[in-house]
Amino acid sequence: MAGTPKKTNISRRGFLSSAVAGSAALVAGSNPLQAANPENMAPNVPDWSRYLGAGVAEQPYGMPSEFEKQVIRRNVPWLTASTESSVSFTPIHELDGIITPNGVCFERHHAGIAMVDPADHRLMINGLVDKPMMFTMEDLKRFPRVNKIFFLECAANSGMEWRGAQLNGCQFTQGMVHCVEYTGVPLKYILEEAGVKTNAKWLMPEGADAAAMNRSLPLEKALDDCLVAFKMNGEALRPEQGYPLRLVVPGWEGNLWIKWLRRIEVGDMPWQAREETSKYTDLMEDGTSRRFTWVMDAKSVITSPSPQAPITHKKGHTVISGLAWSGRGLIDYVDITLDGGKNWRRARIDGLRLPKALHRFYYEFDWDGSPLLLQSRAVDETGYVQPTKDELRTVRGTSSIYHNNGIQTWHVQENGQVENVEIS
Ligand SMILES: Nc1nc2c(c(=O)[nH]1)N[C@H]1C(S)=C(S)[C@@H](COP(=O)(O)O)O[C@H]1N2
Ligand SMILES: [Mo]
Repeated sequence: MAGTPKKTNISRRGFLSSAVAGSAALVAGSNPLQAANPENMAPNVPDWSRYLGAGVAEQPYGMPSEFEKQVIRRNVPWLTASTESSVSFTPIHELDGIITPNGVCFERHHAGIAMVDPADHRLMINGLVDKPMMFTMEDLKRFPRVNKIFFLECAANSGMEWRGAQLNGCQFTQGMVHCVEYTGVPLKYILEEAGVKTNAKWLMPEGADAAAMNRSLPLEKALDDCLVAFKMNGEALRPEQGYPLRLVVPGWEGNLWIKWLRRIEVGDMPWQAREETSKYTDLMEDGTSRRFTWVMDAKSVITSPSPQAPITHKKGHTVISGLAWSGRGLIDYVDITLDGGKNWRRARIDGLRLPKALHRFYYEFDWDGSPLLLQSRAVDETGYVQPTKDELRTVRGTSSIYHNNGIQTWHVQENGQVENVEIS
């Protein structure tokens, strides 16, 4: 694949891209090269140096600078019928490093955000256990706790792109992912306390939202690295992320990470097996489906430049930045191409490198101002290589929604504007 010269056709599904024009308009304001106000430039004294600023505690809970208003979650209204069963997207094109700030973590709810009073919240463990148990939040905080950084990706991330390039911005095409530091109790400790019976094989964690969302989780995974978490990035979970308690299922698809966690039933078979069809199965080209596709395969995306983060200079020093992650552990390396896959160069992974967490990569180059076809390709520590979208379609067809980890292409134009395209 690498180094094979090929004719490049660029394609883009125009008909739906106009449907997001509304959100794109919102985004357009996000990268203005604002004309500088001469009054604020040397040798003048700028506005902000002439007066005393706000005192301490004027904002008891701090907020970002007013000049960062564009760094927000966004949704695509036509995607879902209601906002309670919907999704918002992380503004990954505006972030750096690997940690997602709490206020901009994407949200996915099936019945809106439950507002849970922690004093009244309980975690119940029942089913195939020696002693069914009921824990208060205070009880849970008496177990030894750990701190771990993990990404969470919805299985439907990039799901709109199966049939072709559609949404114009990585916030929309790859933004159903976030990565925070969780503080919580290894689920193993809690299960040990209740005493799991020897015939137990599956757990059914359940949420306290109106959807009472539940999932089947193999006991083996629960005992391996799952957490029952109450903090994210040092502070209490946000209501939209499951306050006061959520399940953390490292490297596995987001729908298993039950929020507002209120109960874990221990059983000997998967609960979804009792239903005729399961949600979160992947429909294949031949009509068969893949079930229990829990692990999130290696994926990467260039977050800047990207459609919402165009290049604002004419040429010269240019920084490409992006994210890579794998549900199987570490990212080994990321390659990037400027010419649609003819030549690949090694990107530089910078900052923390942790298994099942986002990795931040950079590639610095001198842009000559000519159009680019940017792609990134991640390889994880198991040797798994992120596939092209066409490679994925050959195996999985186009009827899927879930698990689209194909290589993203950005077409950078001479004016620095960037478009979501596909090449073949
Ligand atoms: N109780 C409950 N837990 C839930 C959901 C839900 O609707 N209810 N949505 C799931 C899905 S599909 C995903 S992708 C993740 C999203 O987590 P986030 O909102 O923190 O991004 O939560 C999961 N846990
Ligand atoms: Mo999800």
